[in-house]
Amino acid sequence: MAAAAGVGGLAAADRLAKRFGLIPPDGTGVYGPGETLTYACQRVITAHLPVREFPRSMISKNPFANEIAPPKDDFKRLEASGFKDWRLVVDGTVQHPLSLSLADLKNLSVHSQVTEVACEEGWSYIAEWIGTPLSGVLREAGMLPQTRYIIYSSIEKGLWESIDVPEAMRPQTLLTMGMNDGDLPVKFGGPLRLRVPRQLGYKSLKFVNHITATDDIRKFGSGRGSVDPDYGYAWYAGI
Ligand SMILES: Nc1nc2c(c(=O)[nH]1)N[C@H]1C(S)=C(S)[C@@H](COP(=O)(O)O)O[C@H]1N2
Ligand SMILES: [Mo]
Repeated sequence: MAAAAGVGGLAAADRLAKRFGLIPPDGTGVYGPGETLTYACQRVITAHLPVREFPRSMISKNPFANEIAPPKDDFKRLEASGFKDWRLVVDGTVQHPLSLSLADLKNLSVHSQVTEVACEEGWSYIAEWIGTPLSGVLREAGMLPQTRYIIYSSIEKGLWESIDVPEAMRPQTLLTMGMNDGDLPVKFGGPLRLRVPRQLGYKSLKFVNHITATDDIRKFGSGRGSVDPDYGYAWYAGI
């Protein structure tokens, strides 16, 4: 892509990116060419690479929770009953929409990984994350072949994110319910957080209760893949 940009200008790169589906949802506007170049390069060059995993001895002693007020009344009620009424809804371009309890999720295959959370503000920590790959849940729902993006939203009103299907299907993209040998604490996003370890912290949304598969990302919000681009952050936050 970079070579194409150098030789034939950004227009040529843009044509190539379109042809191979390498345009991110926020690939328009002033920063669009930059976003496209970043996303396309990462997709082409690093698509097959897993993110680094660390030995357990490197788990951070005092992980920093970027504490945000958890959603108020609805959340408190769910928490009081040990989240037994918490449901993860999976819908959109799937054959069988699902509504899964935490117990349902814990019955799926268990994976654990020791990976880093890196915030765009510059700090990071390493933790063990325990959960089940998002890919398994999407397969169970019978994700349809036209699906291009997976949207995930938080119980907090208006907070949502999305990733492309290749990112969603990576084994390291994990629906996490546990952290460092215990249940995932609320301040780290419990009861359920999607860890997307190949991207910056803001893609690892806390309190996830809804997943929607779609073939048309433009239909959601301002059409740029999440709320991030509305605030000047890149939709694709690959590390
Ligand atoms: N629901 C929700 N998820 C969120 C956020 C948030 O404000 N609300 N902040 C994000 C940002 S910007 C970062 S860097 C990480 C921080 O994760 P930590 O609290 O585990 O350090 O959570 C992300 N997930
Ligand atoms: Mo962040």
